[in-house]
Amino acid sequence: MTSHRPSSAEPPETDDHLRIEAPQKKAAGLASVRSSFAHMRLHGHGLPSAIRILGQMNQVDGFDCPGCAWPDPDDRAAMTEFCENGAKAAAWETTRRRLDASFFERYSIDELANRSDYWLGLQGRLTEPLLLRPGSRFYEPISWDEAFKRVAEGLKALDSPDEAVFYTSGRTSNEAAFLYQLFVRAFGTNNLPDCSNMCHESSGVGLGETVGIGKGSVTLDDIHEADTIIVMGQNPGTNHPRMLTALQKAKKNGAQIIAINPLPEAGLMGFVNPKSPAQVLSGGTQVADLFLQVQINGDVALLKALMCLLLEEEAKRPGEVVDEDFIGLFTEGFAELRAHLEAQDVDALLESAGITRAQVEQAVDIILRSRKTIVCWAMGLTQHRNGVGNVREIVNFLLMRGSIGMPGAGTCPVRGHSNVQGDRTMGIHDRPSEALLDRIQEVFGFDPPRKPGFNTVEAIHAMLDGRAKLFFAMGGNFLQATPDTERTAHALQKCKMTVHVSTKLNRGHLIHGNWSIILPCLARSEVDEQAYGPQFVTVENSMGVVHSSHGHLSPADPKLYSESSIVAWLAEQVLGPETPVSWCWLIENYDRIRDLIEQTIRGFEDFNARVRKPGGFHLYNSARERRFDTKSGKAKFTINPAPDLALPDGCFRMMTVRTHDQYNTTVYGNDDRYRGVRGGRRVVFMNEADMQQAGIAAGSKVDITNDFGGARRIAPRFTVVPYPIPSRCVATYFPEANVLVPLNRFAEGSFTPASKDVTVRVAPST
Ligand SMILES: Nc1nc2c(c(=O)[nH]1)N[C@H]1C(S)=C(S)[C@@H](COP(=O)(O)OP(=O)(O)OC[C@H]3O[C@@H](n4cnc5c(=O)[nH]c(N)nc54)[C@H](O)[C@@H]3O)O[C@H]1N2
Ligand SMILES: Nc1nc2c(c(=O)[nH]1)N[C@H]1C(S)=C(S)[C@@H](COP(=O)(O)OP(=O)(O)OC[C@H]3O[C@@H](n4cnc5c(=O)[nH]c(N)nc54)[C@H](O)[C@@H]3O)O[C@H]1N2
Ligand SMILES: [Mo]
Repeated sequence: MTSHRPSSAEPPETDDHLRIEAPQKKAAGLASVRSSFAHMRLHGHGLPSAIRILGQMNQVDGFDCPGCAWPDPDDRAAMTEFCENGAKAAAWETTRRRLDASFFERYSIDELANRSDYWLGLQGRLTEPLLLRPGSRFYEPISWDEAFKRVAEGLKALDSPDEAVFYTSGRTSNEAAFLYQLFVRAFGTNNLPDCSNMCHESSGVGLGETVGIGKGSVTLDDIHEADTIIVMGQNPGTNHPRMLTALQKAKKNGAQIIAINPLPEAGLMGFVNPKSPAQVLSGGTQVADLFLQVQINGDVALLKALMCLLLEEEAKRPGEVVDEDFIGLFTEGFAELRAHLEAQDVDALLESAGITRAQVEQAVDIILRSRKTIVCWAMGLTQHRNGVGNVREIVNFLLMRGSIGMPGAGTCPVRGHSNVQGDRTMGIHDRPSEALLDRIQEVFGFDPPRKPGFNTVEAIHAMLDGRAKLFFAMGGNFLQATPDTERTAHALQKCKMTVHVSTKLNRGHLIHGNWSIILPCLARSEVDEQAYGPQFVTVENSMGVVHSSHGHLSPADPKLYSESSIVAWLAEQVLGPETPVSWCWLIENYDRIRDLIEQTIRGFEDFNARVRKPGGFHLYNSARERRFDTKSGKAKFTINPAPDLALPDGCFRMMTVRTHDQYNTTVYGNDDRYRGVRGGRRVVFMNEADMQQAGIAAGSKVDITNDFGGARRIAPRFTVVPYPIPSRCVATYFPEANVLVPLNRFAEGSFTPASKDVTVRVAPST
């Protein structure tokens, strides 16, 4: 067997100053305010400048936070709608530092690859188009004309449009995403893989099949009104901090919260609202009323056990637990599910989940208080082989109680990137619906391709075996976000050309095709000046609210183009006279793009007027109205086998998670404050009894390994951190551990890589 050692596609080891402290039991507090301003300072903003920038975030006439997709409340006051991690995102993008020609003369790509991801992000904003010629080790600045010409030539030289792959990361605005998918389809392919493939795709698929809409059904008001909120597979204290304010409000209104997670994450346990002096003084409030410390991927077993106990209760007091009226009117398949549940061995399920009967009984008590139940979830559920099954089990549970399509109840997949949901609504999809393609045909008068395109996993395979030859990325960091870093690197290196539209330098720019081009773009916080004056863009948050985002800061460089104009100028060059629209006319005034969105995408009637109202508008959500747009018109109960969680002897189940100081592959800093890790990222969290049994000491260095694809994979020299994590489970950070995530182990039905369930061995470093 061949054995793999780290290459420049992986972040180098930089943990010289690693310190381990006790994990924290509460999120936020004054430390988060200090941290917000420290990050602004790190990127060159003194107090006045920091206040000016943060004061515009998530305000009605300001810019949408480039962090997460959590919605904004209607009653927002100045300086209150940003969180610590939003401040880090803003600091990172509004940095005063610039990457000019002298930087790229000084550093070869090999030297850059030896630097940490943190260092790369600190160097500043990209300012001009860059070209890496075949054989050269240095990027050189080129003009925009030359850049567009070269990319257009690269695309036109392909034997078929299907040899190009067009990736999107979820920060792209609705306007840019709409133009991008239109261009890609006019060019002739549906090869539109998206970060969502690695993220909530399992939610989209699972919800689409069962309740007929791939989005969540609740609004922020529902969260405030709910009686029970279950937060599963999610770490809101770090990844959706503003959600804690909403949970706190729900609790004030009487809600009880159940957290289901292998880790006692600080934000699930307690919250000190830094904007409330009373809370800062009193030490804040508890978040979860009940914490169920499930083992990794024990959720199907747990949800089944929970539903079995609910059926037992129903037998004791018929008509009070199961909502027979709702089930009879709106659903199908309940008899089969009931029979399936009745045949289950509840004790075996509980053992598999790692939860006691008494704990689930407590959950049942909370749930039975009322039907106003919401389930929130994120990557802990979607990034499993049974990721779609996880989502379908949540739907079973909610349908059984009639807890969907009524105030205070429903599904709440909490989205990641700030416009990932909007990009999908705009048609960024490798498997577009026939309805969308028909509409494109009617409005634009050309035949869009009907063949499914490549998703992320398929795109990597296609690049590896030569079916795809040109990789184009609208944002993101495909190299480090995808599984099996070494194979993805190889895939990109086999391309004739790789092109990245980016705001900042990342490792993905250093692992390249024969030709490599970087197109620098404006960030969301900046003024986007076009022929008709400054333009705003629109985004859709996690709860289907479409609203505007206005950049107010001066562009990092006058030479920068907006994402929409980059698409337009490229389309103009590539499509020539065959074009369905006048691209350059469209970008003079983004209202024109929005008019086309209105004509093409359902739900955007009167778009330009409605999006100008403060706070925007809600997209119609069928499940919310108890209209289930499935084939039969009914919501579906489904049967999802609990996964076999047996592990080979000596192996562990590894989940890859985010630290408090990162945004996906962007490293803002080297601390994970809530989990007590300072100054480093190459750590592995282990159960203490497991460590004793394996003879592994706290603080010692280990190599984490596994075998797949015919090779041994090694993630060397990780420091062991003893942690309250279930036995046989371990946790590491993404992207350092992506080298161990197999490319071909993904969720059935959604292709989402199983990055929360990786079988590994852990042994002292050699
Ligand atoms: N600051 C910041 N904000 C972000 C991001 C960021 O990187 N930084 N990323 C954005 C993006 S794109 C996304 S998708 C979201 C991600 O938001 P999250 O999904 O919260 O992110 P992860 O760090 O992957 O955390 C997954 C959580 O699931 C738990 N978990 C893992 N496996 C299981 C399991 O089998 N069962 C259960 N019940 N729990 C499990 C982990 O312990 C962890 O608490 O955040 C978005 N917001
Ligand atoms: N092992 C493991 N892998 C994972 C995950 C995991 O939990 N574990 N999570 C997955 C998830 S949920 C997701 S969403 C993906 C994320 O995958 P991506 O979305 O591809 O990755 P990001 O790190 O968010 O992308 C960061 C880069 O985007 C560029 N950028 C930032 N702002 C802008 C902008 O405004 N415009 C443009 N054009 N570019 C910009 C910058 O160059 C920056 O370096 O990763 C996935 N990968
Ligand atoms: Mo994500």
